[in-house]
Amino acid sequence: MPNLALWRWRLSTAGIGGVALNASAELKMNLPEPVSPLTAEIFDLHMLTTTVATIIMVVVIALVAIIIFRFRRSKGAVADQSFNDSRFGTWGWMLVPIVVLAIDLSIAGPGAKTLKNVETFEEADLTLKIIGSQWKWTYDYLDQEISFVSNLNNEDLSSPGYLREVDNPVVLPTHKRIRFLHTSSDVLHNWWVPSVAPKKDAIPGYINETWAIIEKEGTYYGQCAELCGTRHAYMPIVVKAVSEQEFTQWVDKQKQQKAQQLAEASAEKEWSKAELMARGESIYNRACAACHQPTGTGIPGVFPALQGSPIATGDPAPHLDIVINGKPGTAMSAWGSQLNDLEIAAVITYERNSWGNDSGDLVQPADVKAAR
Ligand code: HEC
Ligand SMILES: [Cu+2]
Repeated sequence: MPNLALWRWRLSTAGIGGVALNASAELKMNLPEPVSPLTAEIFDLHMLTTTVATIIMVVVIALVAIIIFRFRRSKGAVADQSFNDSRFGTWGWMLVPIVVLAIDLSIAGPGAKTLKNVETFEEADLTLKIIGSQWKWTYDYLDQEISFVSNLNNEDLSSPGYLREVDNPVVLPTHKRIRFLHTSSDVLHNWWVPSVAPKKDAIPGYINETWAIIEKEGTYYGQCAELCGTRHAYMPIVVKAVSEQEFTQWVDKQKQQKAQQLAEASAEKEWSKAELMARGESIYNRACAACHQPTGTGIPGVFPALQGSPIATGDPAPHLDIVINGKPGTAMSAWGSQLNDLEIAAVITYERNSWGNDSGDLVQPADVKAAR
């Protein structure tokens, strides 16, 4: 079946109806190549409906064109007032709806079958929980116990990866059954990688499920497919499908890095201002700048400015509080669970000493630990 899909994909990227032939392949007008059983089926459905629709469109347009040309008034055409009474008229009214219904059913059959497969959940080899939030993705590998945040890292209009590349791609093994669990921490999102898995909404408070078996190594791109706010277009997805062996190596590396970071963050070390500022700047740009802006000026009426803000220049306690616990009911989320002590200390120090804020305060990991 996937082979069939691949074949149809090649055929279709060569242009439906053979009109645009190679041009459409070059322009990548069709859906990307499906690499898992479900997406192959969905792709087949897409081709079936598109083909049926194209044929109907061609037939109808041809009929209309012929009629307009042949039965025009200047040639003396007169409207047939008794069409309904003729044999052709009577049967026509009956046959046309039957044909339409038959076409509908011929699409509905495979459609229902695919829908059933989408909702068929067997035991998976690996479970990936995906949390959408404004405007980033958090990936929890439930079996491997690794977790990370993935952010857009290409806003360079002139590069081919513009709005498509991320700092931490999802890495998944090929030929394994993967279970995706979708949820959200704020509004509706939708993790959509058309080559890999079907679309399903990420809804706060609910868990939705999809699955995939990736049959081909490679890098697959996707994006949030549910309008989720001003930076909806800025939360792309990158999936790297690798061999099982490479995947195991990647998991080991992730675990090592995490252990190292944790050891570093919990060390009762006093960090210098330069160290905290440097780390803080990179965390700020990755985690906070989308809302509060790289210049700390925020977006008036939506995201408060941190430049000159009483919280970022006054007593550090409320500053620690809002960053650790967030502010329920607003877009300001609780970073306490997403960043470690050192990261929070660094980003707060950065905010208190940038863009003209010159509190001179140093917040150390120990202060964050005490404030948690
Ligand atoms: C999704 C958007 C968003 C992101 C990302 C975000 N914030 Fe906020 N932040 C807000 C909003 C909205 C408020 C205002 C909450 C309120 O109504 O008091 C806020 C308030 C604040 C305040 C209080 C400012 C004041 O003067 O009231 C601080 C400090 C702050 N954020 C720090 C951070 C830090 C540090 C990060 C990154 C780790 C961050 N924010 C990431 C949206 C965001
Ligand atoms: Cu989204």
